[in-house]
Amino acid sequence: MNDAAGRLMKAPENFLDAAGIRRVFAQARQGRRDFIRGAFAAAGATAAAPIALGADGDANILELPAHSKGLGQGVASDGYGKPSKYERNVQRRHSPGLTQTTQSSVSFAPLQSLFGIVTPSGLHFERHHQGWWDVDPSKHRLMVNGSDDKIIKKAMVFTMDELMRLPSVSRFHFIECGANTGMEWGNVAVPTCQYSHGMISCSEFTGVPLKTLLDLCGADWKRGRFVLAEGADGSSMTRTIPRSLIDSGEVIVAYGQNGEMLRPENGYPLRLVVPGVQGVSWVKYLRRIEVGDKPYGSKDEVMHYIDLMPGGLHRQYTSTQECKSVVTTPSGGQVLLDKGFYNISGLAWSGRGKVKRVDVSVDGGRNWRVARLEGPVMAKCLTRFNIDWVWDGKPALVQSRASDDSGHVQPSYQQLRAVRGARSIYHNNAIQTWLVQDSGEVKNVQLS
Ligand SMILES: Nc1nc2c(c(=O)[nH]1)N[C@H]1C(S)=C(S)[C@@H](COP(=O)(O)O)O[C@H]1N2
Ligand SMILES: [Mo]
Repeated sequence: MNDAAGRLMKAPENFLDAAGIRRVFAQARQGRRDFIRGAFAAAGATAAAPIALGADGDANILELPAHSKGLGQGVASDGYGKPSKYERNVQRRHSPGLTQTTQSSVSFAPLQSLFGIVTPSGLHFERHHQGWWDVDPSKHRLMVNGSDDKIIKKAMVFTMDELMRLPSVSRFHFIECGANTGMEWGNVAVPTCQYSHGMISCSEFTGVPLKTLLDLCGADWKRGRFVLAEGADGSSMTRTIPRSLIDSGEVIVAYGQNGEMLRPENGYPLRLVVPGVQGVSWVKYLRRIEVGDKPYGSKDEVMHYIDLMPGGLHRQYTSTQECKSVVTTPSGGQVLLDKGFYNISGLAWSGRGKVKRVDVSVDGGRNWRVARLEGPVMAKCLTRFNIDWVWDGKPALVQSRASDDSGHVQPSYQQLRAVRGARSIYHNNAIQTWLVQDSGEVKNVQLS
């Protein structure tokens, strides 16, 4: 709760214990029980009533189904497991009409259906500028060269086999397209969190630190302050990466994603992982690294991925994904079936480090409670938060506000627009609001 000055106060009602949860459920079910009791009385059932009531009279628990009596299926024959057929609705989705062709489009991850922090590889969002390829790893090469003969000692060309013999690291990081939530700058534009926030995913990535490769080639650390990364697809994706990011060993030349090789859509067999930085710098189908002494000013950094500011100026090279969060349940398009107990759940992240705290409001930001962060909380990685909520059946405005360990706090739309205007595309990290209507239907809204 906030005190009058808006400071957070200790909220003892923050967590319900088991008894509290039972009490809330019992209250919510009371109406249904009364109905069932009435039905049994009408049927003249007396002795059986207490047992049937204990199970709510549910045939699904009272009768043995076929799968409890018969023989199940043999071991999988197709060798690679798939989700249950009952989960068919959990899919990444694109937005027809958003771009002219599917090759230069986006498919959004179904955040509302995911648990924890890892995005299953088959549901990882996709963003292609010129279509994806299934590149033959035996023919794929990575070249490391310098912008002149002196800036590195020895240009090298690596095969995949050679790269995979080098010392590797595995790390959990999120990747977020700079344009995530970009359609919402001026007004509400999309119905669900899949479309408003689904250009983010989180995986365990495995590969070789880029620093290791640059050291192998004898890069001149004094002059070579920038690196150009280039992809092997038709979009000629090229981005400048400052050496300051590479020095820490964070930037990885990755081949692994969630325990297996990268998926073709995500850059198989090799992509750059640039933790905390917008997705466009995570060059897929990585084929070349050039060490240089100044930023490259490539088309993907001077024409695209610039931030239009109020007054007509624009910002360039704003690549850090700032502190942000979103409630994924309840979220737009979902329906709460009854009042009573709910677990509000969501995701928080920051390109600057670790999520330190997430506050949740159910009254449009008047009062805030501190959510539970699920561990481990890792730097430049998604963090799952949860908080108890008892919905009283009245309209509610559900919000989350993240802060990170660098001191940044997620802004409201008012605060963000005051600085950035409303005509930008990139780096919208404003607080999201979901309106739970009295019907239980959840809608995307913006508070003015
Ligand atoms: N070679 C190449 N790399 C690329 C792109 C691309 O089209 N081609 N798209 C970039 C953009 S804009 C984003 S947001 C991320 C998306 O990565 P994903 O498709 O694995 O989600 O890849 C980046 N790297
Ligand atoms: Mo992107």
